[in-house]
Order: sequence, then C-alpha cells, then structure tokens
Amino acid sequence: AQSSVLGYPRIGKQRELKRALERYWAGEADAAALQETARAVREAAWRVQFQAGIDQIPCNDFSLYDHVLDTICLVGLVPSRFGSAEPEVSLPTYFAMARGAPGVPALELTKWFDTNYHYLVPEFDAPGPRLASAKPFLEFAEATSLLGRPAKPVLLGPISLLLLGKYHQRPLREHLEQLLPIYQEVLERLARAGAEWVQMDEPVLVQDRSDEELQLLRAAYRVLGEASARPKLMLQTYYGSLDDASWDVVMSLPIEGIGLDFVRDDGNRALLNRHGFPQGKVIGAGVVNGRNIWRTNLVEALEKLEEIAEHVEPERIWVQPSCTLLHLPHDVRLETKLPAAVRALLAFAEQRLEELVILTRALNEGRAAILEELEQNAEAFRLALDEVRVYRRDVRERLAALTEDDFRRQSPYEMREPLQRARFHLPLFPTTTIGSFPQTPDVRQARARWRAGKLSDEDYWGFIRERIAEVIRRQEEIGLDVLVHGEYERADMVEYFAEQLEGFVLTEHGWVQSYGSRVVRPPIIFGDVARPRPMTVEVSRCAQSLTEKPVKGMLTGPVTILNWSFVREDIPRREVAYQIALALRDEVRDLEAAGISMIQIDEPALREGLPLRRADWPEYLEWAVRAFRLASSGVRDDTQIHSHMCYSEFNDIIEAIDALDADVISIENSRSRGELLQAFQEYRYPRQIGPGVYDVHSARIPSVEEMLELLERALAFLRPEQLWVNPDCGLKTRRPEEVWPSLSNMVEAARRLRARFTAQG
Ligand code: THG
Ligand code: ZN
Repeated sequence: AQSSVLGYPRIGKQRELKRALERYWAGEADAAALQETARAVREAAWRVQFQAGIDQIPCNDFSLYDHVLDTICLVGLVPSRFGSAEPEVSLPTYFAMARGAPGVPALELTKWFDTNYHYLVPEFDAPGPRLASAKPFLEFAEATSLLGRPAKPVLLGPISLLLLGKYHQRPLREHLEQLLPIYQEVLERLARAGAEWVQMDEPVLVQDRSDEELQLLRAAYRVLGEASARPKLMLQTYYGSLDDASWDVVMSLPIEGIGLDFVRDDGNRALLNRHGFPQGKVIGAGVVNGRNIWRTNLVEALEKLEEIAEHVEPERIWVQPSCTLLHLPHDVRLETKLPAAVRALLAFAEQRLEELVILTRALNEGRAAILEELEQNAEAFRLALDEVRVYRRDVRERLAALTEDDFRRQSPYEMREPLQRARFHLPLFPTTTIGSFPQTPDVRQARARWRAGKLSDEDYWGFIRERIAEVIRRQEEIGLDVLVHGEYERADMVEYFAEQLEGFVLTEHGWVQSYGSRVVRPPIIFGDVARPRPMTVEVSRCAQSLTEKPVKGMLTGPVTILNWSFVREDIPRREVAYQIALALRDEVRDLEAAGISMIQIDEPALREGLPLRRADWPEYLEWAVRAFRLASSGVRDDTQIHSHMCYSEFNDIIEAIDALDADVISIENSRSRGELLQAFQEYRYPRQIGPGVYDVHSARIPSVEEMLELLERALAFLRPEQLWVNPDCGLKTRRPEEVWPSLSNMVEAARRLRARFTAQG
C-alpha cells in the first residue's frame, strides 16, 4: 500500500497567503512578492508531506484564489467582459474574474458542495475554450524538483467542471467535446514532463446524477483513457458515496485508479462488498476524515482497510484522507492554549499525514508493526474520557423530557399576528436592518486591545455602550421603525456564541479558507452544550433603554452554529442541534423577560446544510426546522420572532421556511429580479417577509427610485401587510459613508410607497 494525499491547506500556517494577497490587492506589494509567498506556501506543504513519509504527494492543489477558477483559466473559459483573449490568462485578469473590476462584475461565488468553502462558477457562454494556463506544468516541475520524484498533479475533472458551471449554450455533450482536447493536451504534457499519475477530481459523482450525465462521464473518460501518451488516471470522488448506477459506470472506465470516501457514510463500503472491485485497478481508500478535526481511531480505520483488502490486494490500495485536507486547519501543535486532553483528541492537516503513514505501514507490515502507535492512540481516547467533560446529565435529561409543546408557539401565526400588530403599531412597510452595523477599525482595535489585556473590561464595555448609543441615535434620526444594537461586541457571530457556551472550544490558529483570502476559524463542539449565563441580554437591554422604538434581540440560530462548527461525532448532529437550541431558547426567554419584544434568530446556513443527495433532504430539514422551533417557540404570542437567511433560492425548501413559523423573515433579493418571491406567492406563504432592497455586497449607494422599484416588484407577489423593508444582509463589512445614505434612501422609499397606499386607502 501507499499513502496518498488529495490536497493540502494553502492559506499558510501563519496565513501568509492571505496577507500577501491583501497586500498585493492594496498595491502595497508587487506580483513578484505575491508569487514568492505563494511559492513558499507550496514548498512548505510539499516538505511537510515529504518528511511525514507520504508516497503520493499532490501538486496543482494550490491556488492563489480558487482551484475552480484555476481550472476555468486552464481551459480558457474567460468571459468576454474581462477583455480580449490573452494567450495565457494574466494575473490581473485572474483577479478581475475573482473579485470584479470597475464596471465588470466578478464570476459568481457559490458554495462548494456541502462545505464552508466557496468557488467561482464557470460560465460556459465564454468564448471558445483553449489551453490558457501553464499552472499545472509549472507546479509539477516545481514539486518534482523539490521532491526528487514525480508529484501527483490534481485536476478538477471535465465532468465536474461542466456540471458546476452555468450558462450552457448548447447540449452538455457539445461543451464537453470542446473541453476534452484541452484535457488531453494537459495530460500529454504532464506525461512528457514525467508525471506517473494524475488525480482527476470528480466530486459531482457523489450527488444524484442522471443517466445522461453518467453517459457523459463514460464518454469523457473513454476519450481521456484511450489517449496514448498519458499518465495513469486516478478518478477521485469525495464528500460522499457513489450509488449503484454511478458505481457501475465508474468501475468500467478505462482508467487505472478510483478514489472513494469511506468516512462520510457507509455507501461505498456496501457497494464494494456487493460488487467487488475491478481487477488490476488501484483503490484510493479514504479512511481518515478530511472534513472534521477528530483524531482517527486507528483500530477502526484499520478494520476498514482490512475489509477493503478482502477485495483489493494491498499493493493496489492507497491509504488516503476522505477528501482534500483543504477544509482542515494546518497544525494542531500551534494550539497551545487548548486543554491538553482536548488537544490530544484533535488532528489537523499535519496530524492527518502521520495517521496515513501509520495506517499504510500497518497494511504493509501487519498490525504488529504499529502496536506502539495503536496503544498511544487508545490512550488519548482513554485520557479524554476521564478528563474532558463531554456528558452533562442536566442537558440530557432536559432533552429527554421535551414534548411536542416545546416545539410550538402558544398560538398559530394567524392568532399571533393581530396581537403583535396591536402591540407594535408599526406603519405599513416597516423599515429595519439585519443586525450588524459597520465594524470600523476603532471597534476591531478596541476588541484586540481588550483581548490582549490592554483595555479593562470596564473600558471595553463602556466603549461598546457608547457605540450602541450612537447607532441607536442615528437609526432614530433617519427614521427606521425597528432598531438594532449594531453587534459591535461580535467579530464573527458563530465565534461569539461559541465563546460563551459550554461544550465548545475555540482555536487560536485554526483558520480554514472560506474563499480567496477570506478565512474562518470554526469552533469545535466537543461536549454537551449548555449556557452558563445570558449571552446578549446586556447589550440588548442597553440598546432598548435608549429608545421607545422596538430593538430586536439578535441571535444566531442552532443550525447555523452547528453547520459552521467542527462537530463531535459520538452523537447525531440532530442532537447537537437540539442542545444548542435549548441554550438559545433560554437566551430568548431571558431577552423577553428583559423587555425585548422582537427577537431575530438568524439561520444563514440552513440551506447550505442540505445533504448532497435529495433522498436525505427530508430528514435534515425535519430536524433543522425543529431545532429552530425549539430555540424560538418559548415566547409569548405578542413577542415577534424574526429570522434572516443569506440566500435567495427558496423554491426547494419553501415548506421548511414556512414550518420555521417565524413571524417575519428577511432574505436576500436585491440582485434577483423578484422571481424568488414567486415561490412565496405560489406557496401562499402567510407570514411577513423583508426581501432585501439594498445590496450590501456592493459599495454602491442605491437610489430611492431603484429601491422603490424593487418594492413595487415585490408587491406583485406579496400582500402589502406582508412586506418589510430592509437591506439584503448585515452591514458589518460596509463603510459608514455608504451605509447611512443608503439607509436614508431606503427609509424614503418606504415612505413614498406608504404615502401612495394611505392616499388610496
Ligand atoms: N461566519 C462563519 N462562517 C461563515 C460565515 C460567517 N461561513 C460562510 C460565510 N460566512 C463565509 N463568508 C465569510 C465572509 C467574511 C469572512 C469569512 C467568511 C472574513 N473573515 C476574516 C478574514 O478573512 O479576514 C477573518 C474573520 C475574523 O477576523 O474573525 O472576513 O460569517 N463562522
Ligand atoms: Zn445575510
């Protein structure tokens, strides 16, 4: 057996690439400096894998921004708005596609499968594909000279590139026929340069695929496979399992290896045991988790490998992570402040390498060769069992005692609505914001100084209270109807709650790429979740004491906290979601008791948590909705529950949105031409909706007229009493100079619309 890695983190241990990119974009460093940092990050990754003893070390898994964008450039799919074709896509064009340029919108950024990573969407109406990047060849040469043996180039395969794209002008087959000669040329050049294996990533194969799409797969790899001068091909799937139909096709392709995920679920294991594995091919056995940070139980992984070895001789097994290691932080040894017993349970990318090498050795030399490692591994779990407080009786008892009433408001929406109307006396088309106001450098600085112990608790919270007072005053000045406290005390919302809840730990250096230079530090849920004390009541009470208008309490929902964290695996996700929901339920009740009359519980990640296969959707949606209801339903009928979601594709999940039973939801809408509201109309959605009219992802100040037009369009689908007026999303990343004029215009748009209705009425 050999050990093999599918892809490695690329932001850098000290976030070197992030910093270099941001310096380059700010004009503070030149392209040569950026490329030098990029080279150093690649070199560090190759060295650490080499030193760990990994046999198949990937190259071309690095990216300056996004590996799908790299593939778009490789095949020359540069939309014409980025200028006339260059023989090779230049760095300025590359970043223009990623980030937009004056007057030129970027490629669309969207979520990568069910991960927290985002990719740039290929546009297939771009001028004809051609080989327009030398990146795979350069990185292969670089890696190979460093390692002294061929590295394994990684390419996003043609089927995934095709199916992840949009604006197909012709039948998919015709687009594919244009791509294949380019892939052939890439493979031939890599073979000539000495590549033995190329890893072709085809993650779309773990989603539901039509017969037609599987025929495309067959056709594509027949063409690539039959090319004469080419490296061996490892067709790599991940984030889930194949199904019977795709297994059949994949196993009959004229290629030399197939990589499978044996961690995510039991599907591939069952398929392998049912169908066996084709003679002579290599199996990529993904047995250590590339998506989560828990140390591998070596005995269990070895049992999986031994079962695989009943179908494939050990010489043809590659011991792999379940997917690229991109979704893991670099190195757990940087985390010096974590409790030792928790840290002993963690494995980030660098620690995964050791696990792969140990497991490979066991397969080659027998279990006896790794007795010491097995003992150490077992010891870490034993130690944790003694020292880490995972289990909380109070939490378990409370969960066990839940009844249906705990998931239901006291009365249905139709009865709550008049009570809330009588309480709030809001005008028609009430105006509000999503919650956060700009985090100006002084806010970030104050927090940094407070965390470093250079600012006392008293001074820090005094500063926050001043900012709250100011933002309340300004919201009143411009005439918003429902106010917020601005969330100045929160850097990242998930981090903020994780910090205050028991059962979570936060890392210092556990950064994971989200997109481009943007990174997140997912909290780790290791034990039962409980809330030792109120988390947001003070700031909300402070804000409400300064105004007669309602101030919304602001919480992040249970599903979003779950989806944006690394989660324990010893109990089902649904149970973790309910535990978080119970903690939030207490917070909601405390807010209500403190006089907060509207409470917003955001679920921006509800939709992105959808499983990759449709058959698994109902189960997920059921518990996701129930978790939200558990968090939100413990209030009086005249307390108004709001929620916010950061996306606009609701058609698939409108029933679930309805089932949340939130009184008011705000959604992203300003870039859509109103089509999304059609789903709400057709569904006869009964509750109140604020379709965003101010695009917060752009620095532009929208005019009164354009927001009025968006509102008018919304009224084609919604009853006037349903419509709220708000931006698309939070204002945290915008600048005050953009936000205040935009919100003034938004309030004016609502006033004009209102005047029209009261004049008529
Ligand atoms: N919080 C968390 N996860 C998320 C988002 C979030 N995942 C999905 C989505 N939002 C990703 N979007 C972003 C947007 C901005 C940033 C990261 C992900 C960002 N990060 C800072 C950076 O890269 O400089 C670092 C964050 C920090 O300083 O705390 O700007 O909103 N949990
Ligand atoms: Zn949002």
